[in-house]
Amino acid sequence: MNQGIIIKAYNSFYYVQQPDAVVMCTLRGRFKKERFSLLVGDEVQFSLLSDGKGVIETILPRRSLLKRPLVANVEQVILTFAAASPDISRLLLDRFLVLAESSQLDIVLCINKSELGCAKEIGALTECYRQIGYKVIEVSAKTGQGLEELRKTLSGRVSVFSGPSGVGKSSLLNALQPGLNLMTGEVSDKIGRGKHTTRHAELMPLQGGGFVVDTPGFSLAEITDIAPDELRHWFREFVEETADCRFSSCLHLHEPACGVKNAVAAGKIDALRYENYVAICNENKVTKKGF
Ligand SMILES: Nc1nc2c(ncn2[C@@H]2O[C@H](COP(=O)(O)OP(=O)(O)OP(=O)(O)O)[C@@H](O)[C@H]2O)c(=O)[nH]1
Ligand SMILES: [Mg+2]
Ligand SMILES: [Zn+2]
Repeated sequence: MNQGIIIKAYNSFYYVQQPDAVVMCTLRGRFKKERFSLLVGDEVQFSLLSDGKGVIETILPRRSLLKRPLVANVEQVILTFAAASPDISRLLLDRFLVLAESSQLDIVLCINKSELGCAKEIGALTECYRQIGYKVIEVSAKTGQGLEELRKTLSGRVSVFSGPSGVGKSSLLNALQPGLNLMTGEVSDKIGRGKHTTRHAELMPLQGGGFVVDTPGFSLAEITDIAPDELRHWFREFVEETADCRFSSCLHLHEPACGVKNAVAAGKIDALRYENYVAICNENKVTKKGF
């Protein structure tokens, strides 16, 4: 039996990566009856037919499931922003981080268009997020800065590029691996967004091993379904301060004797991060319970 990872699903065919080829597979009938939904990223075993096509016989257990885009077995999210054009909105950055944290994958913060940004501002921002514990890489698809470090980070792993539209996710992938020919800014602006950006995720194999998924910038509306008593876990620097909160149910909003608010006052937690936490809580229309 052959084994491989599904890199693409199209017209009820599943494309399974093999060392030197991609095999077009169909799914055994019994899976269809069970209405099992096979995803890009799933690892499968298949038998080869005489015509070179395959039939998927076994689906191996999933290690992770990313909801946006819907991909199985992703290991890390490369959260991409631009040093300028578009400028970084810290609120948007923290919202994307919450979404990435809630999927419980490794997170790398990637700041593209480094050659455009104000060095001082970007330096302060990267320092802030490094302090929290995030890996931050500064890159430029245009000048090639940082691409080697990014390539190393991607090597041998399944990574998804996410982030707002126009920050250069597709450009970075094209720069990393010439030949991918992903559509970027200028072109997609002309033909109108949504028409040519594929809605279905696809794993693209990297020369150095591993796979990447490009995603179109998407709206963050879905973040609203994260409940506030869950949200507080996704600001990772808050977690160790909660030991000093009087109430274990503390949402760090209006409660007295709050370790997180004390840490903000003492300059231990970045004030803007806390502000954004409160803003996201409010957007989610918090109804404070149990206090
Ligand atoms: N100056 C500069 N421009 C860049 C860089 N990387 C990308 N761009 C430009 O930024 C624009 C957007 O790039 P894309 O790669 O399409 O951005 P994207 O993140 O894939 O956008 P969506 O697919 O809409 O989510 C294009 O005009 C690119 O040429 C960079 O490092 N420096
Ligand atoms: Mg793109
Ligand atoms: Zn608290």
